[in-house]
Amino acid sequence: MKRKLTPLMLGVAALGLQAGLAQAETVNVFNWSDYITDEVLEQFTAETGIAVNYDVYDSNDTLEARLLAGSSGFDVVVPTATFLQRQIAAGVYQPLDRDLLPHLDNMDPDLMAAAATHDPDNEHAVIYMWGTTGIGYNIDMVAERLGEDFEVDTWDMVFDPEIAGQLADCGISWLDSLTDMYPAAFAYMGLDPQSTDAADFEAATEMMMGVRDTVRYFHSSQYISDLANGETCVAVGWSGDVLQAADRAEEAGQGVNVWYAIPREGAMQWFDMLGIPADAPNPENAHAFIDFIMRPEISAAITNYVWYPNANAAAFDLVDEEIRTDPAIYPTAEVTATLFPGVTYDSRTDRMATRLWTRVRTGQ
Ligand code: SPD
Repeated sequence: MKRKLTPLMLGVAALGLQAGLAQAETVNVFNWSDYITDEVLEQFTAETGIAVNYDVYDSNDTLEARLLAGSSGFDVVVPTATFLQRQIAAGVYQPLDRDLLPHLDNMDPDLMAAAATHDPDNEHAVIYMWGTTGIGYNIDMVAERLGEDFEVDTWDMVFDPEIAGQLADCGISWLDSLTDMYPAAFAYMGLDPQSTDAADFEAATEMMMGVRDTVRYFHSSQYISDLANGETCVAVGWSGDVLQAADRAEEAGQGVNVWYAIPREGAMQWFDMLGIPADAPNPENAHAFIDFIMRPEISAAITNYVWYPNANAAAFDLVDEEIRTDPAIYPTAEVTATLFPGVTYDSRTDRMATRLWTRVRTGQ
């Protein structure tokens, strides 16, 4: 399953290092952790002479705090589309210069239209990768506890006290992301996943408090290595991250088998977007970087490494068959019909949800 470095890639990487010694131009990229392959960054530098300063986060809140504080120094950032929407309203982004993005035509019009609900006309951002929020699980540990016939594609795995209670000893983790956890809880409870109703948030908080004792930790990236090592058995997580864990587990050859389930009660489909802050120090380099990502072979190389689908129609045939035919990554039409979009919380909802989520996280 693991993608190996080819001699060509190694050559490109070496070129990148050489170019790195001489270049004066830079682009400062702030992206999610475990979301790119170094070879892509090295190839960009080798071709353009632009050095990439690359830093990572695992939470939209972290990115948003940096952007709203101003003078972040970032040229390219990757907010989820729901966060992008309110950050655009706050004046955080500059409009994209389409003349500097000749590969924009490669993007899938339907997916870009879905993202445009958060950024009309896709004026400020293009899709980097997309995915779903579901459940990563250790196949054998879960089967030992719930039986071979248990169907794991259900939020019962983490929200039903009886079922989660049987899994708690092998380790359950939840995302430390209220914008993922509340919609998941709403879907489990049969409520509108896009609800901003205070009563729904109170009810979901009570439901989560009732099962909180089964949660070993709240974190949005640690679960990749813990699932891969067999140190946890169930994680509310993001599709590609769980599948990276599955890949790492298989590579390690220690008999750990991990997979990903999209809960049948409904799961969020989200889009992570490439945008340029209004005060980016190197906006031309930022455009060059974004355009480079939109090249079909580059989008495909990233997908082949991170196990997230891109939105580049011209890249689809270049994605490994194992990935582009995997319904955990590219859900079937039937499953797609059960997915719901994320919603942008206004400041009132955000304050309320943050207060309630703190109760869930701390157990108080
Ligand atoms: N390791 C990459 C994780 C990307 C997660 N994107 C955020 C989705 C929010 N619903």
